[in-house]
Amino acid sequence: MTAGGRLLDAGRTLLMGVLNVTPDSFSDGGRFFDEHAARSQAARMVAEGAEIIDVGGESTRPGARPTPVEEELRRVAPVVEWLRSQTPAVISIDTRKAGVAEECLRLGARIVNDVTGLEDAAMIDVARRHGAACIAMHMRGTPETMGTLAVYDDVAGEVKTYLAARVAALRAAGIKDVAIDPGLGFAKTAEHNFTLLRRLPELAALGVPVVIGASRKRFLGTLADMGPMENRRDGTVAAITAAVLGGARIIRAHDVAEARRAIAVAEAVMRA
Ligand code: HH2
Repeated sequence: MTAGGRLLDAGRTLLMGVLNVTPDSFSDGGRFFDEHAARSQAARMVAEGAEIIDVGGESTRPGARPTPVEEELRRVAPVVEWLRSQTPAVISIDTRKAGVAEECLRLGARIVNDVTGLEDAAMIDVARRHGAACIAMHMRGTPETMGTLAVYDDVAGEVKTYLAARVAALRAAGIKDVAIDPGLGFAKTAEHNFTLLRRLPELAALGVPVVIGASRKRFLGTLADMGPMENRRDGTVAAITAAVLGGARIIRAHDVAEARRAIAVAEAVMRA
């Protein structure tokens, strides 16, 4: 899946399956908290076409409290080890903690997905020492505080400026394989999320692969009776299609089979 040795820049759209090993994630908390349930969900996502599995042991839903490092590692480490030994998936670790990233990279993860944009110097150092690919996401504040920070003059412009600066900082630190993510739902109103999707080509113009995680998010629930979680699958598929047409190159999704079909349609439109 590499182009010039890069995991995140494959020259086509990559599908990243979400594996939340948490008791409290916003859409699937508790479902894959048990190690066996996590394994079977991971195996299913790989069978359905996920090339990357993004393992997370801490919910970042609005209002979520931080999880201690030891507890986060207790959740994710066995799953990372299992994925490494039993599947061909590229493993991404979704964490804001350098200690969690370090142990998971040691166990075989190859991507650090940090919702805090790898602003922590210790996180950058861990990623660099392990030669990890990095996904830098935009957010403001913390999951606990971000709900009050969704105020922008020009959300797309401000997110782009921030992410361009993160790319420059990561490259200067010696990290070559970098992707960026506008962080839908993180200190953003529904309107901000739709604006970011519409103006995605501006972000893609930075020339760095763009990750989009719209899957099951609350902003989709503001439209057409999609409020309850079980009604958001179709909306997720539509958002994924819009994202790929807008230039996203990595799609982060819970429902992998549906996401794969949406990507196939969007890519066929772009090729035609
Ligand atoms: N969204 C979530 C978590 N991590 N990482 C990136 N790069 N982009 C995203 O949009 C993103 C992310 C939130 O979704 P989920 O992991 O399903 O929920 P929770 O944080 O409650 O576990």
